[in-house]
Amino acid sequence: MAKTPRTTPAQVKETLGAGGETHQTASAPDARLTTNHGVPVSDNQNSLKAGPRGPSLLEDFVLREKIQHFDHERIPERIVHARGSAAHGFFELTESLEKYTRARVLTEVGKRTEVFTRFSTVAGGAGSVDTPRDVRGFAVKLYTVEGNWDLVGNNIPVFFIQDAIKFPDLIHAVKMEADRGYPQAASAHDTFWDFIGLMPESTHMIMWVMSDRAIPRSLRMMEGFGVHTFRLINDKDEATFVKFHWRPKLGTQSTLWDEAVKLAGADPDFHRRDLFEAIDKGDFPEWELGVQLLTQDEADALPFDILDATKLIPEELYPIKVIGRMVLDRNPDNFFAETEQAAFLPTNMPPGIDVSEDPLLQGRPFSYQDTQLSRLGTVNFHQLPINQAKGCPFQNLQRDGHMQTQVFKGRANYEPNSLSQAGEEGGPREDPEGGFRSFAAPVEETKVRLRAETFADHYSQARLFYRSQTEIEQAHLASAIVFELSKCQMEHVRNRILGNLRNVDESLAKRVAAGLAMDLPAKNKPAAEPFDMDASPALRILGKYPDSLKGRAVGILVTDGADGALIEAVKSAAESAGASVKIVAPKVGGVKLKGGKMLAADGQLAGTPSVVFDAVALVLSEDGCASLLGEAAAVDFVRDAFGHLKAIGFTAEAQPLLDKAGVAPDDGLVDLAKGAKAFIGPASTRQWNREPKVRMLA
Ligand code: HDE
Repeated sequence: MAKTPRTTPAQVKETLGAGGETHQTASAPDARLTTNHGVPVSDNQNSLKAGPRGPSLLEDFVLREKIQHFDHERIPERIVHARGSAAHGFFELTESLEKYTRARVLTEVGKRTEVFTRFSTVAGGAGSVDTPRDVRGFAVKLYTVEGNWDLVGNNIPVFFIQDAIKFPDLIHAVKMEADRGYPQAASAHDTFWDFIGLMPESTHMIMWVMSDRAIPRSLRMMEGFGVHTFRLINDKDEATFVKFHWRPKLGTQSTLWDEAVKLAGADPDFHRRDLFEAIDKGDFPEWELGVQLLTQDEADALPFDILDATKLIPEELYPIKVIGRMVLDRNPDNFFAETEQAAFLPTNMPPGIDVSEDPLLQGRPFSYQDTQLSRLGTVNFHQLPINQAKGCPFQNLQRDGHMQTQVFKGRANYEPNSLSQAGEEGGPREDPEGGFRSFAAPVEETKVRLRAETFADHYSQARLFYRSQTEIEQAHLASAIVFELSKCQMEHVRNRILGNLRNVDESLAKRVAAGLAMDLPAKNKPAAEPFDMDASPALRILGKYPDSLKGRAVGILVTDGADGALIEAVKSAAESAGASVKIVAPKVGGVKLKGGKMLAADGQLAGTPSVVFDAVALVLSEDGCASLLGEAAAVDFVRDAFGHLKAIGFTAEAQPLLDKAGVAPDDGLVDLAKGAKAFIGPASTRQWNREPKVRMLA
């Protein structure tokens, strides 16, 4: 056998020279590539080999270090809320709560506190899509001058379960089924609904999750809630119960279910992209922070228990007092370092804010601290830049551990000590006055595993929610339950839900049964008879916030030969109304307008369907329209916009495409001959009147 000839030193030189020409090398010394330990790297393209065609050498520490680091790049994703997006910003207090709390973040009016806010879905993995039907996490870390305050809430003000001990069961039930590993990021399956049927306390939350709240249009358009009842504690150590609410300046807006499903394919990162792009272009999302405040006596007088996380306090009974605002104005520099490594802890509370005895909340302090150990791998996760208390120093006598980044000086690592008597640093000491003190809630009880009698009513607030919705929202809610139960193969699971729904509202139970083509079963006996409450319009989405194009997106579909002046007029009218506008063309290079000018496209038609917009305009030429008639993406663009109740502005030349897509005239179809401004009103909302014509709802 012929031997591979030995490489001569001259050949080696030649090879290295050739390698150097195939890539850019650093010129500035400060941009010099090094190993993790600072050794300058001479070649980042070729591993060390025995000859140019020979095996790699174990000696190549540059290669080994690089690959090993890569092998360990992933950390365990969050058990729940794995998929999320976040941004930096600030909280500014506009009204002092000093009567109720000594927390400086809630008493120093005008002061800006840095925040980091992470939004998330709950059920799906980190790589799942943004638009499933799901609760959204709404976690705000406020870097206050008295330590971090993490308000780790959701976009729904109540929760599925009343006691922390049920949380692992709930999550197991909603996640992929244990044997088959699907469905991903979806509650529409047997094990979830089996659990829900057997846990009637979840019915109120189910109403919210089946409502359009669970398919938000944008992370910028969601309300946020602290969910649990917390306590505020003032200087005199008096306590007031508090519920926290975040209210988006852009209003609460949702997608339609069919739209959410199609968005999952069109743009799995729809929410992440929307948030990033809005902040990137200076359109900063903003929320008001509001509180509901109650004394113990007021709480005792309510017909439900405020320690029960499946209950809300209707705004009509205790109005929301707006005390501040949060603005998100900076995208993370690095997704992993910030968004992924952010560790939120409901136990992070400055002096003056405290927990209540809500048995669900009581389970959280342990869980969050604990989960960081497996996710971030060390008790020192608080030293990661994103988790560090930034508003004040953190100093104590905890020492060492994996990944200790602090270099402590001196001998004082215990307390009390008297080292200062010898002229040495004694280290930090406790502060009995200014430090965190738990509220001295009187407790004298017998140890029991019992649920309070006051937690027994599982249906009154589910009923309140359903009956407070508009007709459209009720129809969506009922249809969502039909959709989800239709994905359940076990008939007894569907039956049990129907039996529970009869306790909520007979008409709801009937329309769901009809949607499933099933007989209505007997009512399941409730633990406590539900009672009727006054409707709470604040629980609706529709009509709660004014219609507006602010923060919404408009797509203009154009072809060669289109009228450039009209495109410009539509664009500028929509932008002046606050929308972002994208030009969509058959080819991404753009189109040649009437008159010969070129117009670049922001998106190619096949990759930019109308689901990513809130309203669309079709500015086509006659020939351009004729060519689109044979393009399914164009027909779908129009058909979906119509089916998703969006306004469609059109030129007369676009009529054949409207006809092919089966579009019938209504208030949302705006002939652009009337002027671009005529499009803005209809584009600021959905055409709800159209819905019965395009969709069979339960
Ligand atoms: Fe969580 N939850 N949770 N949760 N939760 C986590 O903590 C847990 C609950 C919420 O963007 C985990 O750091 C238990 C209610 C949000 O990083 C974990 C119980 C509410 C986030 C955990 C609850 C929430 C989490 C997973 C029952 C609304 C994402 C990773 C007692 C008020 C925060 C992590 C982020 C995350 C446990 C109940 C909201 C496993 C045991 C109720 C927004 O520790």
